[in-house]
Amino acid sequence: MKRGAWIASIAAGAMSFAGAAHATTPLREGQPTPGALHLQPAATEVMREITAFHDFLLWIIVAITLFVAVLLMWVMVRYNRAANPTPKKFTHNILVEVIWTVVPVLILVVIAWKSFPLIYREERIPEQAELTLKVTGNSWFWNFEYPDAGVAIAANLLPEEDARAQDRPYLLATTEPLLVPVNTTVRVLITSNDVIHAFAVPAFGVKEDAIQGRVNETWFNVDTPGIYYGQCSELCGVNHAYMPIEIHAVSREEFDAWIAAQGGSFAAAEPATPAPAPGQTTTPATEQPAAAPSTTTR
Ligand SMILES: [Cu+2]
Repeated sequence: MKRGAWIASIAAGAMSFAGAAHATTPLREGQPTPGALHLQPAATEVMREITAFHDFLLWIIVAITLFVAVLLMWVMVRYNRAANPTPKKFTHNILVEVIWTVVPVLILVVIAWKSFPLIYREERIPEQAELTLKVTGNSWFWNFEYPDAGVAIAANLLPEEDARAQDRPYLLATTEPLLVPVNTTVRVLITSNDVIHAFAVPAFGVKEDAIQGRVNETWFNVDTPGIYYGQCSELCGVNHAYMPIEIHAVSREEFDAWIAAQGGSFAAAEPATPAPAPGQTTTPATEQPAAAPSTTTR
């Protein structure tokens, strides 16, 4: 009775704590929390699928572990020297051997059936990617660049005293948070200036190596506004633990305002491409009518 009440109060406390945490900091979803189990809440469809696949595998792993544990216990109890003093001498059983070959193969086929389409979806950049983000790893900070807007920032670790003062998570917060618009497919190009780093944001389901002299590609489409944290995920040197990634997923308006505040503009880039285009079209257009009448008159 007493213990039941105690467990109930802990459960209620935990639930109210979780509720309070969500109520006060609705945006801070993309970071590890003390004592938490499972994966971080997903902010992209791909991460949702990864989470579902993880849970599916968990059932298979639990079932196999229980099955093997029960088998072992059965053998230990039923066939020990006391319970079974004169063991049988046969060594082969065709039916059992076929089963223990075919069943694991079927399990692997089912896992492949579920995982291969997911791998393809993660790796394949959607055709309708609207934005290109270039990520460059450095020892030990990140460069982020929107080449189409002419915006480039360098994100360093936010010093501990600043993080405490601003109530931001030390070792995850950066001096220059990167903004991305929600519901936008972002193509990410990843490279490195020195050693191998890895760009990883758990809530996006993104983890890609940053390799010097190479450009790796990945993508994400964040559907939930929020602040998402990641870290370099390749042992890259002495300050490996001090190059976090902080991404704010915001509305398109907020994102455009931020781009403008950084001195960049997609509008400038967009007319810049059409601007030569009308120029180009007018030149042939003026030439063509001139040429066309001349050919017709000749
Ligand atoms: Cu690194």
